Amino acid sequence: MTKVLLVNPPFYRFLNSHYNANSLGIAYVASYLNSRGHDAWLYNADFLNNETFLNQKNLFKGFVDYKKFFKDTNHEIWQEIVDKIIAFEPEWVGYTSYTANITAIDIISKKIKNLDPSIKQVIGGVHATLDPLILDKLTSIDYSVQREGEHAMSDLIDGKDPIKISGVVSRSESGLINNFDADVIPDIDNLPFPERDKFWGLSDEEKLMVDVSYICSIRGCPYRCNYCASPEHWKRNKTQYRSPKSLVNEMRHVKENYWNRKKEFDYSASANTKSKNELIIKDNSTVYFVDDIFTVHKERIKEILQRIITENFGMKWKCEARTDHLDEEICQLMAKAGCIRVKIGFESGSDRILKSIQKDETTDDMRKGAKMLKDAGVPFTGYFMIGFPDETDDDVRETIKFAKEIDADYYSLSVLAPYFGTKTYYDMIDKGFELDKKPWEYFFHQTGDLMVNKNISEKVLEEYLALNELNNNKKGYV
Ligand code: B12
Ligand code: SF4
Repeated sequence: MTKVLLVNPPFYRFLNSHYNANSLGIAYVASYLNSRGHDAWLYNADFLNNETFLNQKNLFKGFVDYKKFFKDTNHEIWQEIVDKIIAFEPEWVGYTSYTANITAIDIISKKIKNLDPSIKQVIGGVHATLDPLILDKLTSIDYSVQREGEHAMSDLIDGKDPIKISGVVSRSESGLINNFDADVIPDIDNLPFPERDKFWGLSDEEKLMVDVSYICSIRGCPYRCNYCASPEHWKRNKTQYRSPKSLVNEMRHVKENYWNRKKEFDYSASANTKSKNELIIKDNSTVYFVDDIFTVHKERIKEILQRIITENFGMKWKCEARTDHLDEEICQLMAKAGCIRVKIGFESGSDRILKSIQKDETTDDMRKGAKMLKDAGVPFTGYFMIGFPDETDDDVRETIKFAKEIDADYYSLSVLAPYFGTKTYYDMIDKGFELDKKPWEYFFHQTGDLMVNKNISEKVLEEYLALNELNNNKKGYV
């Protein structure tokens, strides 16, 4: 039995907020390892014992302080994280990676290596998958895993030769050995449910604050939006679906084991706007289907919704979808099955921009979908983005107008971040943008620093961010 600690790096706490939900990527890797006799735990280095979270406008503002943490590698937060990892006495440590986390992983892994070079360190997740040369940058990490991590991590721990494990990048005297993406796991129904109990570094009280109600039923997305990491991360033509039966079984498992337990804190369910600056996130009474497009397969989603209705769970849930993957029947079934929020990536109100970002959807499709949701009484969040290459002030104005027209129940506003490995990233590099010289931690979509489009005026940017004010009179963040 090998001791393994799987780490979600700090991120929101540097922006003066935090993130307390179960990180599914490492939770899947952990449960798979545990099913094979190992002792794998999860450590969320972003967790804080606090019920209030910053709203979006204040996240944007937090960027100035955020940058300072990465310059001060002796800051007490880094030390606290390293102490917690070392206290676990791991034989292996695995980090999950988004682009914005790479610098944090570099800082932490270097400190761990200094303290105990015998600990093997692995990186997996989105950024590790998109950057096959990541080990050249993260010199204290031993292995990188590309794509699904369950089998690769298990083989590494079991001592299989890394150069023979599909998905693993390792080092040799002549450079990196890249064994390409891990083979697609064909029947994801057979994977054990993600780990929901072994949370390292938390008191018993704090464990009740972890939102363990995230569920993943689809791995991948068949679309090709050029700013999005999903098409490359999951490979669009290899999208895998769990069966409706397996998904419903996981809902039952969550309800029976985690929703009915006595709570010291009433962190139940969704989040409401408390004041202009803060949100209260109440955990473990809303399931979050993290699938890129929960409704992508119409017949499948109808069967899922019918099953949820028949089970009569009384569980509220939220999901991500596209307006062109809805119809009236789906919307009605969603309402009946307990859906309290659909999160829709509208992105832009300009058809010219939608075309240029390969959204494969028009504003008319979006209007129809939004109306169907409204008619069925299903609240929806509108994700919007600005800052696309060649976007003009007029395009942004169209977005603002369109956002108001569709009358979302919450507006989630972003500025384009050209993530490493996306088509947008390479297009921008071709155009001469030196994105590869930007610090990794800048790559998230609540920062003005990465604004690749300098033609959008401050005034219009402010008008766009003012959409956030509309949230004050709405149903709030869920
Ligand atoms: C849910 C979600 C969130 C949630 C929860 C995040 C979390 N840590 O769980 C919230 C809302 C908090 C969030 C926040 C952000 N997110 Co987000 N999120 C997602 C989403 C929709 C699902 C993630 C998920 O649970 N997937 C299911 C699991 C099973 O997949 P997985 O995590 O990829 O894990 C598998 C493999 O990658 C691998 N693996 C993962 N970790 C490890 C570790 C090891 C050691 C190994 C061996 C393998 C391994 O094995 C796993 C199982 O096979 C994805 C899109 C997507 N569909 O993947 C975006 C996504 C990951 N998010 C993204 C982004 C950009 C962000 C933010 C930066 C947004 C922002 N604020 O600007 C923040 C960053 C937060 C942070 N902590 O750093 C991007 C990342 C792009 C990039 N290159 O960085 C994605 C891909 C969206 C997109 N399509 O572009 N996010
Ligand atoms: S539909 Fe959503 S998840 Fe799929 S490629 Fe487009 S933005 Fe990414």
